[in-house]
Parts: sequence; structure tokens; C-alpha cells
Amino acid sequence: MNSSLALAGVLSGLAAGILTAEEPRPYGATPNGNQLQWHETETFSLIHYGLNTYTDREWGYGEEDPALFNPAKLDAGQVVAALKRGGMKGVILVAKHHDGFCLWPTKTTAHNISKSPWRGGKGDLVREYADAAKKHGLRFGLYCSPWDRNNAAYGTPAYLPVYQAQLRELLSQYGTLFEVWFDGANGGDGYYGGAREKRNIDRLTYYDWPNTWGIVRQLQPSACIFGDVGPDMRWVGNEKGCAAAESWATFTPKGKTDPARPANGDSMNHIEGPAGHRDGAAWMPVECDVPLRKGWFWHPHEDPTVRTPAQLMDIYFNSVGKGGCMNLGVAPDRNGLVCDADIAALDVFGNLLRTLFAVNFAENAVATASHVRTGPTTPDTPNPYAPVNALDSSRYSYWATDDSVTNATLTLTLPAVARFDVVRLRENIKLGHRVDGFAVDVWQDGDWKEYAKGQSIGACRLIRGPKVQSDRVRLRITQASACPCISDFGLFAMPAALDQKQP
Ligand code: FUL
Repeated sequence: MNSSLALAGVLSGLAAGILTAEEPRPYGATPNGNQLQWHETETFSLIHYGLNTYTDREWGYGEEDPALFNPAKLDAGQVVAALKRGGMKGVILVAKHHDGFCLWPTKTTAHNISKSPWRGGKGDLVREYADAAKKHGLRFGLYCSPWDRNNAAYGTPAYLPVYQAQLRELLSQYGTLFEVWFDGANGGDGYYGGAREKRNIDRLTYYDWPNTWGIVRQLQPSACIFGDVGPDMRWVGNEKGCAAAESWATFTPKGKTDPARPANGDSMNHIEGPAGHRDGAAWMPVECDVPLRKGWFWHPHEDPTVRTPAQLMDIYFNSVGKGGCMNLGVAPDRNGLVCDADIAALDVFGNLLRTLFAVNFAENAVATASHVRTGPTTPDTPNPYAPVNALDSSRYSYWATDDSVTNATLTLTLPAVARFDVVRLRENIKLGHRVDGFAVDVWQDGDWKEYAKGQSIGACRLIRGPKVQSDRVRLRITQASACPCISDFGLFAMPAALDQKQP
């Protein structure tokens, strides 16, 4: 639109007293650009692999011999390709777990991969994963455990510079990272250079989180930082990958000693992680981590514990479907490869996901709404808040109402009768969590029947109900803190293989 037309529109709107053509103001905390990209990533994997894989432990003591690490067939490409087929869009490698063994040739400690026989002591597993992720188009992230049961200095002030130097190496040598993971397990017994004792640290102060996080901000400005209580994403508070029935991306972390100054590990209220806080102070969405098998590391007898594709789908609905991300732990075996049992589960799950979202029955629907935000009124300018915006694939184009309207309906008339059992809703989260209550109705036997209802929508709300057949559906916004800005109203059918299985 040229500027004189725009001005004319503004003036005529003013004259009519109805002008709300400007974008709705954001409500409450909103995501930054890194967090938006994180939301779009939705599914990624956390890779645990190292000396524990060979000692059959979950938490190595820190005294393990690097000579144990010599996988002849290791192939990061095989792992990353399996993740990709399994529907994962990112991979986070545990570069150092609590046992302190570094999977890259660090200068900070001798307890690293160069002391192993693998690749003649010239190997760099972080490099191989970074390269494989790039090749297969997955985003890459790293986890470097703050707790280090090998390091003699752990528990004294001399350890922090070592840890920070490890982070600097990892954050400057392996390309762009989308996420840096700070684990909450900290302090306890360990080898500690031969001392073999218990060392406790003050979780609030020991790691100097403001400056340690500052290293990430400086070296990887586009990475999100994960910790128990932020700063960018919060832990879901369980290792089942399961957020609360109503989950909010907003959260107000509380510090133990100073509620106004939370710090990682000082996770007084991580118990509130599954639900978050409506109107929480920060946009700190929920990351739902869960291992594919019982343990995070591979163990010889845990094949029977591999989660079934149906269970993985439940996890997806309880994480991505609650506005968070699903972080699925995958553990390469002693060959450094994803084993057959895990491949089978990942392959089926990935296919189910692709099948589920292959057809959106709402795509070519006619969308009408009880209220539509007043937009520019020139004939050649489509209203940017039109109902049809809830049907395209953009997360940021949206249907909105005028500021004063917080109860409204969006009705879809489908091109044909469809049989569906999954509804997907999204708000344009650039404008915050606005909706507090909604219902979905389906037109059946000449009347509207309530199909589902809930409170939170946010980045993504997936609802799985009984199979119904209809050509008309309706979203009712029953309560909102600011005018609704709905970017998606989609309808899908669960693949036949999962038809009978309700979460
Ligand atoms: C936990 C760790 O203690 C586990 O070993 C694993 O790394 C998991 C992802 O986080 O806190």
C-alpha cells in the first residue's frame, strides 16, 4: 500500500471510531528469536555415549581407563541418519558426562579421547557429530557436564576456569550450536584425581552462572541455554518427556536464597516445570527429555525397555503437543552405532509422524469468524488478521479480533467430509500466550457437539480425541487475557496403526 492510501485508511478509520488496524500489542512475556527457532525445531535427540557405554554404568565414577574406548565401526553418520528418519530435527551430543571423559581432544585435561586408542588417538567425536549433523541437515547442540568426577580440582575454585575453558573450546570449534545443555546433577562422590571422596558444592554460586552463561552468549549468540530453571528453556521436571495437561511457556523461576535471582541448579521450583506459570515473568518453555530406553547410556540388557512407537507418539503429544520440545535420548551401542532395536522404534515413529501430518483436512477450508480485527480497508489489501490465516503453514500469520473482543469463534467449512481425531492449534507466540480457555466443536447430526476443551494453546496444542466425521468444525475462544491471535487450526487423522490407542 502506498503511504497516502495508508494515511487515508487511518483517517477514515479514525473518523469511524473503529480503528484497530495496528498489530495487537504483545501480551506478557514473549519469546526471543532464538527461542522461536527452538520452538520450530520441536523434536531433537540427546546422545549419551562414552566410557559408560563400555563399563555398563549410568554415572561413571571418573577413574575409567580411556583405553576402553576403541569402537572399530563407529559412524556418527549412521546415528544422525537414524535420528533424521526418526523425525528428529536436531542432535545434542554429550561431549562430557559426569565421569569427566572428554570426547574431544581438549587441552584442559588429559582425561580425553586423545588418550584412547580410537583413531590412533587422533579422533574427535564432537567433530564427527558436528559434521554428520551438518551433512544431514540437523541442528547441532552440546552438553558439557558441570559436575566432573575425574577432575582433581572439582569442588575448589581452581575447577571453574577449567570448566569454562572446556566450554570455550566446544563453543568455538564446532560451528553454530542451537542449544547448550547444562545438567542439574551436581556434586557428590567421585574419583577426583585419586582422592575418592565426596565433594559438595554450592549450586547457587560455584559455577558463577551469570559469567558462565555469558560465554555462551558471547561465542554462540544464536544458541538457547537449557538448565533446570532456564534461562532460555526449563526442565520439564521429570524424565518421562511429559508436560502437564495445561502447560504454559511462561515461568517465574524462584531461587533458594534470593527468589529474585534464580540460578541453574538452584531449582527451588523446578517441580512446577510441567505446568509452568500462567503469566510467569519469563518466556521459558518446557523441554521434555526422556531416554528411548531405560537408561541414558546403552546397556546390554535393556533392549526390552525400548519405548514403542505408540509410546513415543504419546510423548510427542505430551511435549510438542503442549507447546514444548521433545528431547529424546538415544544411546549408541558399543560399536558407536544405533542398535537394531532402537532403529526399529525410530523408523516406525518417524513414519507415523510424517503420515499423521501429511494431510491437513483444514487446509482448503473456508474460514469465517464471529469477529475479525479491523485491518486496512483498501480493496487490494487483504486483511492481515483474516480467519484464513489460521489455515496456512505459517506460525506467524494469524486470525485476530479487535482488542476489545476476547470471546470469539472461528468456523471452518471443509471442502469435503473428513474423518479426523487430531486437532492442532497454535497462537502466534510472538504476541505471547493470550488465550486462557478454548473449546473445539464438531458439527454432527445438525448440531454443534463439543469435541474438546482446554486452557493453554501457545506454540502448539495437540488434541487427540475419538475419530469423528464432519465437514464443519469450530474453535471457540472462551477466555483470553488479550484478543486472540490464532495462527493455526489444523485437523489430522492418526495413522491406522495407532487408531485404537488413546493416550
Ligand atoms: C541427568 C543426568 O544425571 C543423566 O545422567 C543424564 O545426562 C540426563 C539427561 O540428565 O541429570
